[in-house]
Amino acid sequence: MLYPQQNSCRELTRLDGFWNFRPDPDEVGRDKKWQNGIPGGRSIAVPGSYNEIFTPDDFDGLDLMSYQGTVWYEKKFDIPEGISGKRAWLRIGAAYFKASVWLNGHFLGEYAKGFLPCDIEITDHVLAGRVNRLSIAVDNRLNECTIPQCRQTDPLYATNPPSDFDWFPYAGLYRSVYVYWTGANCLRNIKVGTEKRGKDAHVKIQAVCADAWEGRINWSISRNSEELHSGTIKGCETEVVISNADWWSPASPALYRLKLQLVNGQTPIDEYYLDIGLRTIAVDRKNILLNGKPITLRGVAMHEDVIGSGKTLDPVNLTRDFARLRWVGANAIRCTHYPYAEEFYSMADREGFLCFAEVPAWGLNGGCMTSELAQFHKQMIKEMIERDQNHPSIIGWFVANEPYFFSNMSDISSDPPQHFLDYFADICDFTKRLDSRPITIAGCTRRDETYLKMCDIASLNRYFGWYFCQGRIKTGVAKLAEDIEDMHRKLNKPIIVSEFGADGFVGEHSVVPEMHTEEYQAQLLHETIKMLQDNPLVAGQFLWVFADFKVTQSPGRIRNNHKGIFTRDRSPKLAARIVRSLWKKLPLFK
Ligand code: GCB
Repeated sequence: MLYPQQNSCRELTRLDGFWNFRPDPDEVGRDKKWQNGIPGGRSIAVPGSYNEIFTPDDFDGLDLMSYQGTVWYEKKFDIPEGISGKRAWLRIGAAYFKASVWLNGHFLGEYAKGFLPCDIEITDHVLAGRVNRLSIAVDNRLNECTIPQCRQTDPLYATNPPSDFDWFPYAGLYRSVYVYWTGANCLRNIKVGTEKRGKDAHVKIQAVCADAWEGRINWSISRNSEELHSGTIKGCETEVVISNADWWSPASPALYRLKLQLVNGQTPIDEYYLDIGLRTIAVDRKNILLNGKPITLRGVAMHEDVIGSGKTLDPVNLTRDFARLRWVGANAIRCTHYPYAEEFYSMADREGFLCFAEVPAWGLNGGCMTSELAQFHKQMIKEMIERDQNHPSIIGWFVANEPYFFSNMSDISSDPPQHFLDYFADICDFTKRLDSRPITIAGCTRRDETYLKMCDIASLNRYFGWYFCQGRIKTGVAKLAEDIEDMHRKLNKPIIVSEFGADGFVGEHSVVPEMHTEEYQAQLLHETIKMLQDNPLVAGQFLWVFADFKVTQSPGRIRNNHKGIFTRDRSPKLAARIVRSLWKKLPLFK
């Protein structure tokens, strides 16, 4: 799945801007054929989540912040006459959660992708030289067979809006929408893999075309606009040797540009260019190896979360976040807990950050691990990998976070049931067959080894000094050190502490650090990081969390999760300066 691009063979129109929008709480839209025109409605910005935009006055008292149901979006757009003859595609960057799509009244299909794009051929339905109408009904309801799951049905106990996970389920069309045109046959995906042999990079290139392709594919590789190598592929695969390669790493995030062109006779009919980084990633029993050398990951976990626009990509905010990441001295990011906008990973490629990408299998419940759920889970992993596999910044995949098989916190020492272990054996095996990067699951129990043994890296989410050893930082840090040793003895794999942290309320202070104050948060992070950075068994640390983020209404949180070292508007808390003072001194390699 290739990011849309304009080049000498492809045309692109971005449909971002103002769309017509109307909620459909009574589910009448389909019967009343709103796909042929939404009666009434209000202007809304796309991309953008709708939750925080309107007031109840706008739609007959409807509270869109906690709304569960369908909303309709509609955009009319002109297509120039000259475009006919090309193949046309619609790309919806992300619709949360399920999109039903019509073009000029014709039903194109239903797509439950949540955080991943829908890429749909529209050649037969797009009208050249005329005004086109695109209608998208977006339904944000989850259930126990979606990823993420939502099993809350009883309003007596449910959060508002209902969510089984700890972030706010911002909804709507929150990533860009494009129409693009290609030749009669075209590239649908490219997969690039690098092997290091001495100083040389052996780059394997595989192209996937829309239809079987018998013709030639011309390729070239350039660096800083200077062509270094080129050739022609017969078939869809080739291997290119780049001698004396400039290896990609955080210290030097060198990118090469790969260009592929489908050629019919003498005529180029499709083209795509991709910025690639040459690097290898592997693990041994203790370390994660970048280009063969052990690295020390020091990073943050994050959320896509911006006041007002929710998970919508805001390029200014993205640039600012990366500046703050550099400022604190991070070299790694755990992209919790779902696939981020592609622009995020492209920025990480250019800036040299080491990322873990993740599917939103958050707290999957052992009580309902059905084959339908597994199917959904695998499809999401597959589509995430197909979309993101060429980013050098992505060094591994989280296939789940804190799967749940115990009924309460005091049971976390119990053994997972067999069906739970079988479920994850299947998911891990499936992922490993798709891509060579290390895979992992973030565990949170005393019996993590029972399922982390299926992974290449053992990830531990550990809140000692917060949920455990409450208000006792020293005891908590000592327990964490024991836990790491115990897990390493059992698993003999590289360990990352994939979450640790404490809530810190801006403006709450105490002389002796008390929970919820900025001092407590700063001290907990200080002592934990110092222990982790000196621990030879730890290959990486990801503090929770980069910035405060919005959550659903429940008694456990005051509007936001306050474990950010930055506030929601990205001002540094005391903890941010403490982390910077520790991380800035650390070398990249062990
Ligand atoms: C976790 C979860 C994360 C939560 C965090 C917390 O273990 O993985 O999504 O937000 O704890 O703050 O409780």
